[in-house]
Amino acid sequence: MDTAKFEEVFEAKLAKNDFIEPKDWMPENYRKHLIRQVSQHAHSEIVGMLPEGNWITRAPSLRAKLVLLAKVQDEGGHGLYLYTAAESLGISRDEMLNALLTGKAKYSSIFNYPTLTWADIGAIGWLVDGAAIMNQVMLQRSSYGPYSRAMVRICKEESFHQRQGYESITHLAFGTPEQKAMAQDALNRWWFPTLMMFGPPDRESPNSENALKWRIKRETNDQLRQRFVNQTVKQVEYLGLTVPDKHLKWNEAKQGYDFSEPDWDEFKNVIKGNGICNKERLASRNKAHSEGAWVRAAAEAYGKKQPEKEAA
Ligand code: BYC
Repeated sequence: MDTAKFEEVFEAKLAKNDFIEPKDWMPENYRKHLIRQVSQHAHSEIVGMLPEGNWITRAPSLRAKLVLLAKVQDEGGHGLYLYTAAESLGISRDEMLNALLTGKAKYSSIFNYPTLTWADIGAIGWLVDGAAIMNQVMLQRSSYGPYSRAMVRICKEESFHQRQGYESITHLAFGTPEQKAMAQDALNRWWFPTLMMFGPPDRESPNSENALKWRIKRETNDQLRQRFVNQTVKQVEYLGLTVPDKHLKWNEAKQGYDFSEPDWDEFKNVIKGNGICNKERLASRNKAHSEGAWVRAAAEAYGKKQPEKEAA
């Protein structure tokens, strides 16, 4: 078949909502777009383990410690599914990790903010995982089969993460005045960075057009951000807390809230590598990677021995 015919088959699959699978023909730009998004997503999962992992030893009860430990392990698993999905597009894990460790690759801006108190761990589960689910539910129906299937499992686990965060923040919000103040302080610091997770406004999102055309994304950054605000404001009200946005107002006509935009200059600065924690996060990842070298070497040596064992 010539390229035009391959393109026709590809377009027909998209039109029928069929998945594109690793061995199918796909336009080179589609492949590159997915490698970019899926690898960034994988990096976000494993960098996301750092701010939370930092609190495992300081969790206020054995139960809280167990739950947080399980959540952080899940994030490592999400990274694994996503790196594997990206590998099926023809990039090696070494290339992806090298891009992360040298600072060439992006990962979610949210993980460049510090976790100052235990309430921040509740806020991450509640807001950050809540925003992640809002985005990832649509990615379960992404056109690339391995990405879509990875997202189905990830979403199930993210729902548990969101519940653990909401439970933790509820405990604080209905606790002593000092605990409630901690919950409010965490909300104040995480609200706008969470809104940035959905990406730049549609008017400044260069990748959205292709992502929508190829059904990699099904909704735009602004649509998802709006839905997140609509859903979360009700939770904030239930908790007796206040959204740190004096322009937040219900808009009857659009059946949604009007709200202030995040500071997009701050966002650009963070994704350029100049956020509060960018350097610390990369240093931690590099340290973990070099300290894990012996594990990779052992696994590789074991893998090489397998054929001999089978022959014997
Ligand atoms: N942070 O054209 P746009 C988690 C970049 S992990 C950093 O709108 P797109 C969790 C963007 O990459 C959640 N960079 O892009 C883990 C692009 O730059 P390049 C992570 C961002 O791809 C552990 C440029 O800005 N979720 O939940 O159409 C513990 C222009 O943007 C960000 C995912 O990764 C950002 N926030 O839309 C707890 C979901 N936003 O690549 C929780 C999968 C934008 O052209 N990814 N940029 O150099 C996506 O859905 C999309 O990639 C995005 C951006 C919505 C993030």
